[in-house]
Amino acid sequence: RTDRAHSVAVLGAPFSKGQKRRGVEHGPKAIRDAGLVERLSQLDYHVHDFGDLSFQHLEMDGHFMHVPFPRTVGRASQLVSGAVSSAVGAGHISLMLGGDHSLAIGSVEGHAQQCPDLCLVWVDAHADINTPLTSPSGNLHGQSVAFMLKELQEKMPDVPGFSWMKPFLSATDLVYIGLRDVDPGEHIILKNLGIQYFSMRDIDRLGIHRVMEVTLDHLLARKQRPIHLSFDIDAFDPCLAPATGTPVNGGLTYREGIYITEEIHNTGLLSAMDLVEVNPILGTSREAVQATAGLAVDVIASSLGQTREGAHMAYREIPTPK
Ligand code: NNH
Ligand code: MN
Ligand code: MN
Ligand code: MN
Repeated sequence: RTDRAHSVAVLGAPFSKGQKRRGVEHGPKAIRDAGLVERLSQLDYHVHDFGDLSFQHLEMDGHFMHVPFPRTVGRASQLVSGAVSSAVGAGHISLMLGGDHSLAIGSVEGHAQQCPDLCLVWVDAHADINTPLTSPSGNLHGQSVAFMLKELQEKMPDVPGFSWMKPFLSATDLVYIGLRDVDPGEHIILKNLGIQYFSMRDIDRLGIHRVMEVTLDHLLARKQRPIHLSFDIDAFDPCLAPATGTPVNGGLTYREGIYITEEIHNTGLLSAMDLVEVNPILGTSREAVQATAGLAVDVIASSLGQTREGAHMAYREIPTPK
């Protein structure tokens, strides 16, 4: 690892209008309360906590087709984009705490302004690649990737609130891990654009070690480039991450999730990360909420270099008896 950023910018994004359930706007507080900043300082990172972004509530924001809050989500994405772009431009690794996954539109876009050759690892039970015309729910958190992809441009209508951006990512620059609830339109898009993905079934067949080998080879073999990790906590099995809006059975184990993030860290190329969809009011108990938020902190710490085999220390730092 050469001289990549050794500071992290924490950006709280208390935003929930990309979906219909209340509570996910309290995600940043829950993750901070679970000890995020303390854990990151243990990893010899300079932590710059920029606090929470303040999102405006737009009064006049009627549906676009069956998509609710398009202008509110578009404006929020624009705000996140600016914040992430500034953080990365200032030399930090950007860490965006959601909030719902529609926030990734702005986060990846802002990262791409600074690093146009970035690649994207999307860890999620869902593909979030619906267009407004394929989406069964209308919710924008299930459509984030569709706004990014150049190849989907002709299938995307002009959604009010999003005229500030244009698609910037190629289908080959993206890999999914953890999929197990993909809508029919999304499946066709994945297949047609030839997007590399690893469903839970693929993880069962190949093992997480091989999945990460192929993922990193697919993204980095031709050239080393910055990685954006967009981590939806619902990628984990609901027994580990119950406090989230759309849990799906049969998710990642703790060890699979941590292995993914260890491998990302070991590339030395992580440049921005999102941790989204922690919803503290959906936990059935205080323990369920704490487990989910604590897991989020573990995933972030592991992405930033916490290892299971112990911290690196120089041998000469071991005390010698007098
Ligand atoms: N695919 C569904 C939709 O478009 C669910 C998306 N929900 C998520 N995505 N939590 O990660 O609405
Ligand atoms: Mn998601
Ligand atoms: Mn999801
Ligand atoms: Mn390290």
